[in-house]
Formats: sequence, C-alpha cells, structure tokens
Amino acid sequence: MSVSSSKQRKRVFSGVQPSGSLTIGNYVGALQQWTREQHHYESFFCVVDLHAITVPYDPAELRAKTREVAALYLACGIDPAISTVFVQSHVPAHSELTWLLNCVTPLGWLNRMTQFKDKAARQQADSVATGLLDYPVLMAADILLYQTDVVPVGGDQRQHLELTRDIAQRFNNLFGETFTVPEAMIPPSGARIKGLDDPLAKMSKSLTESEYHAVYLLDPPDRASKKIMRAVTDSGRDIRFSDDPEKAGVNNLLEIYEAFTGETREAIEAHFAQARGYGDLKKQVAEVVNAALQPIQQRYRELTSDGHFIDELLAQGAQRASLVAKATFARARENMGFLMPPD
Ligand code: AQP
Repeated sequence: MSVSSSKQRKRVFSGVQPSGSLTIGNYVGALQQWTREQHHYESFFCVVDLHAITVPYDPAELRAKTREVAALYLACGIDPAISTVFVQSHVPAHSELTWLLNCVTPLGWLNRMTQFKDKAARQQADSVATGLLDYPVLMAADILLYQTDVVPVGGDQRQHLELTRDIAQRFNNLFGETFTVPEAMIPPSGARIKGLDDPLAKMSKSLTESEYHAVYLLDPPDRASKKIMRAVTDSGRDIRFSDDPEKAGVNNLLEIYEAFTGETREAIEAHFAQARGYGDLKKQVAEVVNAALQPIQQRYRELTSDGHFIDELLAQGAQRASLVAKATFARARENMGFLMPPD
C-alpha cells in the first residue's frame, strides 16, 4: 500500500485510548465501523496513548495496553495492508499541532466539554491535570493532521467532534484554508452502550470499580456470560426497545443484540415476543456476543504469539502516518507565520 501526503481518496481517522481493556462499547462505537469503512476510505487508525496520560495511570500498564489495543485493532478486522495503524506518540506532529491549536481555541469552548466535567469530577479537584481540559484540542490535532473527511466514533464523542469542526473553521478563517472540516460518523444503533451494572451510565473501559460493569473483548465466554446474566434490568417482562429510563437495562441488552446481529428492531422484538422473561433475553445476548468475540480472541492470540510482529507493524504505520502529518503541520505553521526551520 502506498500513502502519499496528497489525498487520493476521502480519509477516515479514528483512535482509542489505551486506558484500559477494550469493551464491547468500544467495539460497537468504533471498531465495528472502522472495519467496514476501511474499504471505502483511506484510513488511519491510531492508538491514542497521549490521551491516556490525561488521567492518573501506571507506565507499565500503558506500555502493555498500547500493544494490546493495536493487536485488537487487527484482531477485530483492521487490515494493515489497506489501513495505517500507528501509535500517536510516535508521530510528534500530534503534540506540535496541539500547541498551535491551543492558541486559537478559546478557553470557554473547553470549559463546556461534558467529558472533562465527568472525568474531573472523579478526581480530587486540585489534582486534575491541565491535559484533561486540553484533551479535545489534542483530539482536534489528531484528526486535522490527516485532512480527515470522516471520523467514525461512538455518540459520546459527538461534542468533541463539533469542537474539532469549530477549531478547524476558526483556524481556516484566521490563517487561510489549511484543514479539511471533518464530519462525525456515529452508528445508527449502539452509539452509546451502557454499563451492565448501571444502564443509565456509559460503558467505559476505565470504570473498573464493579467487575460487572463491562464485557471486555478479551473476556473468556463464561466471564462474559456471567456479566450479561447479572445485568441490571427491571421487575417487568416486556422485551421492547424503549426510551423509558425505567427500562434502560432491557433497552441496553436489546441494543447490544441489535449491534451484534445486525437485525432490525422489528425482527428483534418479534423474536423476543415469545421469550420466557429477561433470563431468556440475557442468555441470547450472551450467545451472540460470545460468537463474535471467539474469532477475535483466536486472532489476537495468533497475532501476539510473535513478540515482534505488532512493534514492527507500528513502526511501519508511524512512517506512513508521518508522511501525511508532517505535510499538514508544515502548511499550518507556514500559514500561521512561522519561519520554516533550517534543514
Ligand atoms: N459505551 C460506548 N458505546 C459506544 N461507543 C463507545 N465508545 C466508548 N465507549 C462507548 C467509543 O469508543 C471509542 C473509544 O474512545 P476513547 O478510548 O478515546 O475514549 P472514550 O470515548 O472515553 O471511551 P471509554 O471506553 O469510555 O474510555 P475511558 O474509560 O478511558 O474514558 C470512541 O469512538 C468512543 O466513542
């Protein structure tokens, strides 16, 4: 595959933080879309390690999870022959462009971000890192560096995508056409899978207080089943899609079933009309989830059996990504009035 800095096809960029073990929420919101869209776009899939250090973390865990997440991209179906897979910190232009964008991003825009408020609220107020507030500007730099047209993400990232568009437009207005203004691609169903232990909260890989919160992509089948069988529901029997917060647990299970089978809502409701209560629903959700996870786990084991394969792939990916990122960064700095650096 050849990658050039000028665009041959429309581009996709997306990433996941190595901030924990990937969940079925990450799969449905991000990876499932990526594997499909890589055939229609020139695609860049990044392990966004610089984002993972915006909250307290363990360095050894970060190293291990960075490789694990990259291997899971491939195990889920990202094909390195047609897509570029790389680690964010291997391409310095991500940090460099962030500084330039920081200087055109009003602070008020960042103060409005709900993810910052949620994550800051989980920490002692005096230990919240400046990087956590700046997270969406780094995300804007990630996306804009690749002149990205489309960003496939879960619904929780919609606000950050809007901010990226605002930053791109402000930069282009101030300094002339520099960045493509990207569009979000949010899946029609499963855009926001909820916690199994708390169906009003988003399922997140970094929420590890309860072992029944999330199904991880590398969970063995019995563990995944146990978590799904213990999912919080309500005291009724009606198995229907619903916006009623009382029915959020059942709705979440149905959305998971929908995302993993691709069936229509009408067909799913008809299928469960004869079910003998929520136990039946949970059992069948566990079956479809495990059926999808088994081949992913098998492929993950194969990919990681060679200790060097993932590192070599990431080195090639960083080279390809750098070609594009450097060209955009040079254009941005020139348009902002910087002298070009001596060779
Ligand atoms: N519950 C979810 N349902 C659908 N999509 C989801 N995504 C995350 N959770 C769900 C999507 O997965 C990608 C991962 O993005 P990220 O790792 O950069 O950060 P995030 O959105 O904050 O995801 P997590 O799992 O909640 O991570 P932590 O716990 O570290 O904050 C994005 O496309 C996201 O939309």
